[in-house]
Amino acid sequence: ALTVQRKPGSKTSTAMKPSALTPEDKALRAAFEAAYEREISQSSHGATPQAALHAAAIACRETLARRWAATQQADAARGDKAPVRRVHYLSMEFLMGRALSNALAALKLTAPLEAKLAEQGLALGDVLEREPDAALGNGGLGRLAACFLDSFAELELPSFGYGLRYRYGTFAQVISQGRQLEQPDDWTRNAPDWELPRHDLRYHVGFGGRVEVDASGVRRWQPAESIEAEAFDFVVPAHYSQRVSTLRQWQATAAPIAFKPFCEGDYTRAARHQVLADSINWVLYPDDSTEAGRELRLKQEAFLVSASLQDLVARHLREFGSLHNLGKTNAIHLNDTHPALAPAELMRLLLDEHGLGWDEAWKICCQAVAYTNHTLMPEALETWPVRMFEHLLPRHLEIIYEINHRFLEELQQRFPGDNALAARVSLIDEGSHGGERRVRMASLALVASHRVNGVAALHSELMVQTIFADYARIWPGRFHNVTNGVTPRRWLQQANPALSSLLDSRIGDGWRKNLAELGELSALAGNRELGEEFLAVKRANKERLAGVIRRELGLAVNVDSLFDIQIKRIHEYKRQLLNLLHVISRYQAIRDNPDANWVPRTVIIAGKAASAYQMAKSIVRLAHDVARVINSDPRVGDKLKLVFLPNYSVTLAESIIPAADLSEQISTAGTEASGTGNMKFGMNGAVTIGTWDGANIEMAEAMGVENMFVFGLRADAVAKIKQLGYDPKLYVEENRQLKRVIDAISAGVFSNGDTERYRSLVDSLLGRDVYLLMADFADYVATQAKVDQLFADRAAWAERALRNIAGMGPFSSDRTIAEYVDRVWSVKSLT
Ligand code: B1N
Repeated sequence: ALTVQRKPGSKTSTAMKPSALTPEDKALRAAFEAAYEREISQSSHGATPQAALHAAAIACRETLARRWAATQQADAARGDKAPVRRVHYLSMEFLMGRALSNALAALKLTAPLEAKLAEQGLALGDVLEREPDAALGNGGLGRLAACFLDSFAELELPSFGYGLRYRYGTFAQVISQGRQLEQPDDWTRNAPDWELPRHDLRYHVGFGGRVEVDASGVRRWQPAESIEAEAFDFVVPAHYSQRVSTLRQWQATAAPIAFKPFCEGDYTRAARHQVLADSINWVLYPDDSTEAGRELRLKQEAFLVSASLQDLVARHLREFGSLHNLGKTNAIHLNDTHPALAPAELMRLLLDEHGLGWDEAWKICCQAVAYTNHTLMPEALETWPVRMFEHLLPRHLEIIYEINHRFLEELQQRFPGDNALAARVSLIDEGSHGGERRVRMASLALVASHRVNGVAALHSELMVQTIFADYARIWPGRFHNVTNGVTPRRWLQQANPALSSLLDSRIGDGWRKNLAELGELSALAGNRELGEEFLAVKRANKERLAGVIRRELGLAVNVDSLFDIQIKRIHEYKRQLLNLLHVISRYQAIRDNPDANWVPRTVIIAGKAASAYQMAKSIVRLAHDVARVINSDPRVGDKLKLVFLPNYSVTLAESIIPAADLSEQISTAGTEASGTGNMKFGMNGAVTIGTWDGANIEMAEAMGVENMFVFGLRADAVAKIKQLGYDPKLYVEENRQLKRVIDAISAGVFSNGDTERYRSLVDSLLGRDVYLLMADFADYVATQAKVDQLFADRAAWAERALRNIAGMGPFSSDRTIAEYVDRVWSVKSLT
C-alpha cells in the first residue's frame, strides 16, 4: 500500500530542512544523483544547461515510472466495492506548461539538483528555463484540466487524463509592427524526455466505410481506413504522497493496412494513409470559446474518444473479466462537448464488439458518463453536419439516431404533443431554417450523462435558465454546480516562493495541501509588520517582472507604480477593449493636468487572439498603437505606461501573476463562465477589479465583497437592458470623457492619422456594442479612481491584499476535485 510520505501542517516546517529527510527520501536522492551522473556522462557536449535539463528529467522520470507502477497496482487492487470510481477525464486540451521544477519540488530533489549543478558551474534557473512549455491547450479550459491532474495525484484519486499528443501546440505569438503573427510551436524540439512511451498499448481507430449486416442481423462497421493510436504517458507527481496521476496522450500512426498498397506499388495510396495519420496529430485548433467546425477537428475528437474508451474497456476486462459492472466502477468525464462522441463510441464497443444488448449497454453508458459545460456563448455550441457523420462515422450516426429515437419516444410519453419541445431538444437539428441537418453534441452529452455541471455558481444557474432550460425541465436532478479551482502548488508555492515562505512563517505550511488554512491570515491582515513584509515580497516580484519587460520590449517601468494586469485570451466578451478605453482616458486626463498628484500605473496586457478572429486581432493592434503613443510621450513619464507582453503562456503567467497589484476581471456580467486567472491573482495578493461575473462573485463572497472593487451592470441588468433595446450612442453622448476617447481613436490619434484602421472597431462599439462597454465605462473609470486612492495608502493596500489571500481558501482545485468526487464520480452519485 502507498504510505503518505510527508504531510504539511506542522507549524515548524520540515519541508525545507534537509536533516528531516526520511530513509526513503535519502534513497531516492541517491538514485537520482546516480541517474543524473550517468546521463550527463553520456552527453557529447559536457554539462551544458540543455544536457543538464535532459539528465535531470530522465533521473526524475525513473522515480516517476516506479511510482506510476505502484499507483496502478494499488488502484487495480481496489476491486469493485470501492466507493469512488476510476475517473477517465477526456479533454481535447491539457495546458501543462513546464514540468521539471514541479517534479523536483514534489520529489524533494530541488536542493540536490542545485548542488550537483553548482559543481558543474550551472545555475538551476538557467537549466529550468530551457524546458519548453507544453502548450497543448488554448486557455482556461485546458489549464483547468492540468490543475485537475495535479489534484488527482494529491487526492489519491484513481484516474487517467486522456488527450491528444499534438505535434504543434497552440501557436507562438509574434508581434510585428503592432500586429499579431502566428508561428508554429514545435514543442517537442528541445523538450527533455519526459514521457513514458507505451509501445505495448495500441488501438485501431476507424474512419469512413460502411455498416454491414451479417446473417444473424448483427451490424458491423467496415471502416475504409484504420489509424493506429499509440499511448504516451505524462506522469504528474503528488507533493505530499507517493501517488502520481497520469496524462495519457494518443499519437496517430499509420496502421500496417497501408502496407498492402505499398507492396503493390501504389505509393500514393500508401502515402495518403500516412498523411491522414499525421494530420490527426498535426495541430491543436487555436480557438477558445468558439467552435472550430472543420472535418479534421471531428476526426481528432473521434480519435481521442475511441482510443481512450478502448483503453478503458481493455483495462476493465483485465481487472474484472466482465463488462456488467463497468458503469459502477468507471466514470467517463467529458471536458465540454469536444469528447461528446464518447457515449456513441461506448455503445458501439459494448454492442458491436462485445455483444451486449441495447438496454444493458445504455444503462452502463449513462452510469459512466458525466459532462461539464464551460461556456454559454452560442458560438461555442458544437454541432456537426449529418453528412460529415455519414461520411466519417456511419456506425456512430446510426447509434445516435437510435439514442435519439428512444429519447424522443420517452419525451412523447412525458410531454405528449409538445412537438416544439421535441424539435428543440432533439439530437438532430433538422435544419428547418434552410440549413443542413446537424448533430447537436451538447444534446448527445446531456442525454447520456447522469450528471451535468457548470463551472461557477452564476454560470450553473444561467445554464439551466438559458441554453439548457428545456433539458433542465426534463431532468431536473441532473444539473449541478462545481466551481473551478487552481492548484496552489504551481500557482502559489512554485510561482511565488517568497510569498510562500512568508505565509509559512505566519500560518504554517499546511495551506499547500489544505488551502482553506489561508483563512487564518484574516486575523493577521491588519498587522503592520506583516503588511510591510508582504509589500517587500511584492516589490521584489515586480522588479523581476520589470526585468522581463526590459528584456522583451526594451522598456523601463517604475516598480513603485501600480501594476495593473489583464492576462487571458483576447476576446470581445473579456473586454480588453474596455481596459484600453480606460487607459486612453487616463492618458488624456494626465495630458490635461500633468502636475496633479497622479498615482503612477503600469498597465500590462498579454494574451493571444484566435488566428481567424479579426476583431480580437484589431484589439491587439490597438493596444500596441496606444502603447507607442503613451510610452513615448515625455509629458506622461512614468505616471502611465502600457505594456503588451507577447506570447502569453503558462510560464509567462507564472512570472506575471506574483507581481500583480491589481487583477483585471472585467467580462460583461453573464459571459465569463468562471475564470481561473482571477483565483491565481487572488492567492498571490493582487486586489481584483471585476464585474459580478463567473467565479468573481464567489471570490467576493469568500473574502467579503468590500475587499473587491466590483463595478458594472449585473447579469440580470445586462439581460434587461438588451431586452429593452440597448443604444450605446446614448452613453457616449452623455459622457464627455467617453466621447473624447472614442473620438481620439476615430481621428487616428493612435494610428498616425489613419482614420480607417479602427473604423470597424469603433462602429461595433457605437452600433451594437454586444458586450456593453459603453454602458459600463463610467462605473469602471470611477472604480479605477477608488483603486488609486487605496493604493496611495500603502498600509491599507497591504491589509486589503492580505484579506484577498485570506479569502482564497475555497479556490484550490483540491476542493473542486473533492466536490466532483462527492457529486459526480462517487458510486453513491449513481443512486
Ligand atoms: O473554461 C474555463 C473558464 O474558467 C472560462 O470562463 C471559460 O471561458 C473557459 C471551445 C472553450 N469555455 N469554453 C472554452 C475552449 C476551447 C474550445 O475549442 C470552448 N473555454 C472555456 C474553465 O472552466
